[in-house]
Amino acid sequence: MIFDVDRETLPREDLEALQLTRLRNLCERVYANVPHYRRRFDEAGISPADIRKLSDLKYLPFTEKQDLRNNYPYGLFAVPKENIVRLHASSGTTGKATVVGYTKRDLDNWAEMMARAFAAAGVSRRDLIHNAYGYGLFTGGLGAHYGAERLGATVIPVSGGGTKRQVQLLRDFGATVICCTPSYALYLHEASLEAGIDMRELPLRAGVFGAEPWSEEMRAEIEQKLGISAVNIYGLSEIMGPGVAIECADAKSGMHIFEDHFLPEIIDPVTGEQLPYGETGELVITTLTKEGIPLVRYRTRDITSLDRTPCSCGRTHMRMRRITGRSDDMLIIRGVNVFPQQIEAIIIEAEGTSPHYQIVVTRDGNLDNIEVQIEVSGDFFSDAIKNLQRREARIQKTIKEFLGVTAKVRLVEPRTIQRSEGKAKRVVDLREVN
Ligand code: ADP
Ligand code: K
Ligand code: ZN
Repeated sequence: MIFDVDRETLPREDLEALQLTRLRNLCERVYANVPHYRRRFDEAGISPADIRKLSDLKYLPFTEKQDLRNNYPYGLFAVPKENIVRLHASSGTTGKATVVGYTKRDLDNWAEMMARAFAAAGVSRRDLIHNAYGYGLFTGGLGAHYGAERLGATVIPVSGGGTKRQVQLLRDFGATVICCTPSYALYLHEASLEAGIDMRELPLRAGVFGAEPWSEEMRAEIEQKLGISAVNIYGLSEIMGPGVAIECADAKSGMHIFEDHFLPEIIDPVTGEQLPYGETGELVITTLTKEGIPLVRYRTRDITSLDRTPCSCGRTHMRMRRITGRSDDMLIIRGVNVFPQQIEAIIIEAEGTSPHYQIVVTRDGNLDNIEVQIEVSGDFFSDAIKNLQRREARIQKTIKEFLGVTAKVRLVEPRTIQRSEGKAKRVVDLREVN
């Protein structure tokens, strides 16, 4: 089912005309209301009136995550504070997080796009949706929630955690659709086996999975083990949250980007040059309708390619392929974004540790695990074991509190972590994804 047939099947010509009108309006709004953009446009010698065709997009300045951090918390907001009705923030509150604000219309559009996304995944108002994305500052939970309600489905706001109970709820309530990270879906499957429940015998029939990279092999595994149809959903809080793009259940081949609201491009992450459709590079998105925090050419750091070929489902919006990596060092641990620098900041604050550390990421079954190995500083090494253990526990707790991930912290002897002659190798990622 196509939720908004008019918009989702707009002929390319009409879609581009709409995009151009919205792009010009966006440029005027950010130039008039956001000092950061006025400065950037002036530096680039470009004024909103210079944007006459869609291909002029390439003259506009990029926006980077660092720009959001530099303007923390509200510096990039484009409307008076009283028009903002909700805030969300990216995971990670040490250093500077990124904060995003939504007007009433932004929330309305978001619900609309998540409703479109559910419909594309084959979900209808007759479905019961078990929403295991985290509720809170993270955009996943509430984003999916309001989309499900907009569609008219029944939403069960389970949020994350409490896996045993989730399995029981899945059985007792008889949800037909589940949303969560793909790794959590497999974790739920393991837990269900332990509870003597075969998920394939439950009414569950579809899953909407995202927030972290996954592969075709993992899709096959989930579909087989849970007895469902699984689709990929993409989003990021800076641009909106979940529902920026989704696979249609018809083709399951690339995620349609809701192009009437988001203008995508692919660039070479090193030179910043635009690449032709089909080539792999960094995804850049311009928000065409967002009011609270509109972004011009936001560099997502996600590596993918764009596919403009027609899709069997009838939607005209172009598709992005699976994300194959990131052009920065951000780790995604069970859906939560973590930058090594955030862990470093905690280590530096902690007593008795040296700044020599390494983060080891592994995949145990289907779950990501991180271990942070930190060298004890020389004068603390003679400490009693129980003191060391206490220090480990304290750092572990701080990481959980500030970054929202459970990491195993291990203090190691001085001078045991390999020194590097160039850039220190802080992250050892032993997971195999894609
Ligand atoms: P989200 O709620 O989508 O996780 P965040 O802002 O916390 O939002 O994280 C956004 C990042 O998560 C993206 O830039 C991307 O790296 C990753 N991500 C989101 N969805 C997917 C997906 N379907 N496949 C791969 N990575 C994804
Ligand atoms: K994420
Ligand atoms: Zn399609």
